[in-house]
Amino acid sequence: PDVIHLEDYRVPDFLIEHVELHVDLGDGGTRVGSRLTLRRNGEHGRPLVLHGEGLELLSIALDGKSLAAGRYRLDDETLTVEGLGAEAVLETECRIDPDGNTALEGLYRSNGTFCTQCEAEGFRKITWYLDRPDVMARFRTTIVGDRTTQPVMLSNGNPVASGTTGDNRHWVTWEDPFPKPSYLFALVAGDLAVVEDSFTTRSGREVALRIYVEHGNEDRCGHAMTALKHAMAWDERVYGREYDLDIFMIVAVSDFNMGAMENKGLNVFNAKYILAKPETATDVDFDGIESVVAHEYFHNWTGNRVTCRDWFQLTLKEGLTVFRDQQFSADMNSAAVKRIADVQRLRAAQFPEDGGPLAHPIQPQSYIEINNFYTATVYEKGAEVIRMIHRLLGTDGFRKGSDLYFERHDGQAVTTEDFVAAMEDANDADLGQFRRWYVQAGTPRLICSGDYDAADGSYLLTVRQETPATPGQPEKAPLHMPFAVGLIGRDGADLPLRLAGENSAEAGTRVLQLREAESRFRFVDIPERPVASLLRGFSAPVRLEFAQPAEDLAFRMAHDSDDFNRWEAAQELQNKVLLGLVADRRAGRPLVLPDMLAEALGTALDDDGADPSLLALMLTLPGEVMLAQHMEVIDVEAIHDVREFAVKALAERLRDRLLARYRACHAAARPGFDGASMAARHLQNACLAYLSQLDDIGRETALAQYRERRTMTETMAALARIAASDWPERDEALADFHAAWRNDPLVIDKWFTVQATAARADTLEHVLALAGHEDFTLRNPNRVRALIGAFASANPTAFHRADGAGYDFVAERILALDASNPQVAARLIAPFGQWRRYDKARQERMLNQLKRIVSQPGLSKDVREVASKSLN
Ligand code: BAL
Ligand code: ZN
Repeated sequence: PDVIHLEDYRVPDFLIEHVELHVDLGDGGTRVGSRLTLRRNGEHGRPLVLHGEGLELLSIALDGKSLAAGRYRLDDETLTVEGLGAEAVLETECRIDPDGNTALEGLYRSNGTFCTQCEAEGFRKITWYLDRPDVMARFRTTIVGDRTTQPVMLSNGNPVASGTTGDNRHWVTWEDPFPKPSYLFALVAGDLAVVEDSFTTRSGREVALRIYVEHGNEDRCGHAMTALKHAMAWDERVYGREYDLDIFMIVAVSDFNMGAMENKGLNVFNAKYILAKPETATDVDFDGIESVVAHEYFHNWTGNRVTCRDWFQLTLKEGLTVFRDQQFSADMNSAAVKRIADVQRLRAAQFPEDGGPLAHPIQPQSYIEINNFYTATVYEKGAEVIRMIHRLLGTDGFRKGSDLYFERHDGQAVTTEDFVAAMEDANDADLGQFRRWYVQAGTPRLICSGDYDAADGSYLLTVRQETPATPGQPEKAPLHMPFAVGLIGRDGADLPLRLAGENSAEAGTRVLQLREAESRFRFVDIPERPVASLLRGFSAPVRLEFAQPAEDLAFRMAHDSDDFNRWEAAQELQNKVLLGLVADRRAGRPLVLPDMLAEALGTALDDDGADPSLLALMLTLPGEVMLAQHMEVIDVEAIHDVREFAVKALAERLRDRLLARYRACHAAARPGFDGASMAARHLQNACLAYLSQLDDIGRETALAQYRERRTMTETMAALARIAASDWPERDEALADFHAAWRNDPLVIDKWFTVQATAARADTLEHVLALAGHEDFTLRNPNRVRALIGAFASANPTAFHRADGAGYDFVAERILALDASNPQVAARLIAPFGQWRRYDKARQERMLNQLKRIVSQPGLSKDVREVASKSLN
């Protein structure tokens, strides 16, 4: 296969100044006319080579003259034209088949609506083009469609002309004044409803805001619209970035490979990240909408105005934009709760990736299929790297750096190096060693120890860093990172911190800088043995190894001034206890829940002053997938049994307090997206997860919450308990839920997921039946993720069933899906890539499935790349 290397980057041979597109939509195929105004880039005699895939050529002309067959060459991926002058105009016309486009890249139809997805390389499926991000052109797009079925026809920029052509057809021309790469092109046409609002920028310009949805969904756009306006105001306030067109449009479609897409002025969204009302969407959905709407909006500056030179720079826009959306959501809601959610996501998805056969730096050095590099590493670890720059430079320094970055590079396609250089130059800082984060893969381990010397009142903190080898990178160099620490005194307050040699002490969190393989910090004037709180706020994307006694962890759960670390202390204590129980179970010892865990969680439950959402997170034991990360060889059954045991034992021990909190939260929560109600629901549902395990009141509590049908957040939490149970009401509740929501695809996705993730011995049988259900289809990515994705990634006992039937089911679906949608199929392979972490029998079964996938004839590059790399 063709491997593309960063080191082979060359500037384009030609530039495109202007593009005129004429897209004639039809039921029997769509005709795309293109007129490219080209300029040779530099002195050379090389031919023009345009990208194009799956296009049927109808006509071609150079500088106004039709080209004879010998004057150009066409193959499956390119169109080559020789003999261009320094400037040239190339006109082509082709036919494409949006209805047959199941890969959902390029132009396709979703539920009757024509829409596009061009990132990364979809534009070449629409017309021949220099489909690479460093070719930025002005686009003028005319769309012709049917007045009845396509009354709405949209593209980037502003509408500049329109008219009708008889036989019930009409046309509209859009012009985008900003030069852009082809990956930001968008076109939408269909019979859509619109919800309108407006935003006045700080310079006083009025921007029309429009959200287009399928008819009947108009009442589900309010939250997305509010999020958009908040994001626009936030970007002005925090980054000084104003919106630059007169219209900002969002279109929600049902079939979409990703979450959403930041096309200039015309974002196309997976409906999941737009449509919501409390009856149909959970609080997690509401949060997701707020952050994805903001993310795509923020791309207007970090991605669109300043874009990527090539796809190796993907984290330039994605890491930065994820960081920006994380900051935004932290400002809109609870910052600590947001930080915890972000770190949970990093640990769940990125850490395994970074420790497995697909490990790659945030700036990969090579790829076969770029779609495979829209990864947790490029996005989430990329955001952590930006966050570390923010920590190292401070809020003001970071803003100076981003101002300089925009000033220098507006309108350009640049590299991560340009970003780091702007940060350095604006702050007179040295990020030389820091740059290693861009090219070195693997999750560093920080091995810490603390020694208190009572005689001289000092505390010596020693930190060793080690990054494990990853494929192709056997040796790792030490990284530069911020390491935020606090020392807590016996009264629970942070001690003032002064390092030996310094003149004054500061209270609270201290941000140390690590650069060496081993660093030592001696804090002086420490009057008593402190409790160390390390890596506060998760100041670097590392695995912290610090053997802290259980009493200290419980103490930090109650007193740490850093809310993230309060939660982290709870996680560490729970990990310690649960992994101890796993060892007991394996050794055949009886399981006994240590009192101290129940006491520490009981204390948390009684904390009326804390954010209920934080308490919900502290109360929730690490999931099976997270616990597994701490085992040398993952024992799927032991982890599951032990966690179930602990939940039940805790429920019995804390019964009255859980019930009291449950009732108080239930009374406090109002339907709707206010922070207090969401936090109350969060804690209510965390309590329910325990209470539902109780033999006497568990069933009635869960059923009552389900039957009340107050909000989808409460309904789904209850249904999850019911779906995992053996209660006689189980089947009836699932049938009832389906009947109530059968016409609402986003809710039916939840119905599939709740069954796919149920911890039951017969889940695979249910999932097999669901794969044959009339509502199941491989054609809708959300549905695929809801059933197969959820099963493979969030139901370890079922997926890793000892007989291998879970593996067989998923591999078979990957192969079936590859024929229609390779991009989504490739994403389902990740769990197989973790095979090394399991026992020999499972390893062999997982490897056999990977081999089966790789040996399938006609496999896509997407699936072939991920599956074959996963074998290593
Ligand atoms: N650029 C692809 C979708 C996103 O990250 O916003
Ligand atoms: Zn993005």
